[in-house]
Amino acid sequence: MIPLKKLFPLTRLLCLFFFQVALCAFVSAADSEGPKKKGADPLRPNIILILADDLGFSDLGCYGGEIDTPNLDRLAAGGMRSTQFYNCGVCRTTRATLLTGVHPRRRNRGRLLHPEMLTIAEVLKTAGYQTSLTGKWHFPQNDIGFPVYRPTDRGFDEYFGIANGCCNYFDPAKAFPDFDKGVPPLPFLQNENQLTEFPDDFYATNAFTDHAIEQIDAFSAGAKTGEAPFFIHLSYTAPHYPLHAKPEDIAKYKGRYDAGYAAIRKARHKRLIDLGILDAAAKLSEADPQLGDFRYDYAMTAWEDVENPDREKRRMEVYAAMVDSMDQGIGKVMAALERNEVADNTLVIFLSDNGGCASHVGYSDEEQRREHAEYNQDLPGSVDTFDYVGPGWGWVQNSPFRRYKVWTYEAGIATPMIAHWPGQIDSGEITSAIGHVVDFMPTFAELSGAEYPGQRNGVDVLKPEGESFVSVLKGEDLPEAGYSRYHFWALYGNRAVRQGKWKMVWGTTARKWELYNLKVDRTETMDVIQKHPNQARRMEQAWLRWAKETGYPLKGNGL
Ligand SMILES: [Ca+2]
Repeated sequence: MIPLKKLFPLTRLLCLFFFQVALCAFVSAADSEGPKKKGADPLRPNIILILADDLGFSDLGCYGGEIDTPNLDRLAAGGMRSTQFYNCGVCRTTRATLLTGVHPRRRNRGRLLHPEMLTIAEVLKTAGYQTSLTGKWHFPQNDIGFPVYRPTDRGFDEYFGIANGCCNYFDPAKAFPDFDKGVPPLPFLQNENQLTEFPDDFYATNAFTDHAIEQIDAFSAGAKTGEAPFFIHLSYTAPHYPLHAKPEDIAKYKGRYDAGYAAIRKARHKRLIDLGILDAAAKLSEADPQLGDFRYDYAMTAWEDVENPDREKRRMEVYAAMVDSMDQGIGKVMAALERNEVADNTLVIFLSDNGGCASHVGYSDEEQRREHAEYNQDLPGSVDTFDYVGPGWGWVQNSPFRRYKVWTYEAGIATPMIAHWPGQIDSGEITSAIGHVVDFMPTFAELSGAEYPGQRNGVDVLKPEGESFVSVLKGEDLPEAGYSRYHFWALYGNRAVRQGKWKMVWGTTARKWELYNLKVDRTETMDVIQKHPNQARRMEQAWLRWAKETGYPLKGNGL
């Protein structure tokens, strides 16, 4: 069937206009006279945006992984999965772009949240939404580690979580080991107050789940009247390092990774094809060689050459347990929506902020390696350990793609994305429409009926730079959606630009453009730049214009 949008673009626009007018009238009436009707307006959904931290493309069961994720698999079965959804490749830029709807502007020591930017929470509040943030915030901080803006300064009614990058999952008050950041614990906030003591049974993933559920309980009464829907941003730190998980969850994965890196990558590649997420033509990519001196450029160790196989297997077992624990939490969040009778009118979205991470200690420092070994005499997992999955397992998490987090190959920037909204999104959908975290702002503004403000505190604001994907969610099947748009990436000297089937990638150590046709080569194994010089030149020019507009430095390896 030809989508309505293609047949009647003007009709659709007029409908949208009258819908907005009607909605404004409804909101105004609600403002002045209180709730007008029972039951939530199906056109103004509650929104729960769940963000995982450093989760690879193929970790979830519904994306070909061997980790047990029954709750996310259920969301996928009852909703939509995207095969081509993108983040910005690293925690901070993804969060900045996702929350503001504009690409990062690099100035003021790389601060990413500026006075002329609005957050989704600020915009949704203009439409009467209740808002909360749970978990990781990670906007740049001042000299003593506090964020320049707290979430409660930028539109969130409630906040509970870590203002910075990561923490000890069992005790966020514990200092970082010398071989890692070697700094005191980073601020953990409850609204504006810093928390410095945590209960004995604290585990960050559970605490974040519990806080999100408290917000669902607190917000649901207002949501059910249709007067005040909610926007809850549940920003887990899992499965970002340090590798900390509950013993009962770790035990479930004992032996699951004994086959080693290549065998598990191969199995994931096959399942992705069987699930219909990856085209059968996409080859499983090979390990990249080390090309230069960059923190995340590693030569892969073959599985048979791994020095301590028991420790190495345990790393991935703990990582899987961290994902498992997050999935259990998401199951509890879904149960809370049911209990509060708001599940039918809640859009739940899940994605990751960047690909699997290759971080490990002492990549160039013998002393760090020694300190790490002394600190980690026990196998990874407990409060007194601090370990990472390392390059081998990071590579597996990103199957079937090349490289890792902070790279602009698909491994760094492609994310699983699940959207679930009963009655509005068809069950079991898989979309290949190209989407990006910059699109959440216009999408949520459209769903909420919010009119995007022109100013914030008297300062003219930047306009959203993405496009709404409501039509994709509604199944107006647009397999080519997003194909005419350019998408850009830049971080740590890595660059990329995508338009339609074409993607150009510049690795910070190779320092040259490569061109891939993702329609037949999603895994970026065949550089065709010599065959298509004009296409490459157009894309390079577009990237350079974008870099200039957003202030990305062309020299150095800056964020
Ligand atoms: Ca991250």
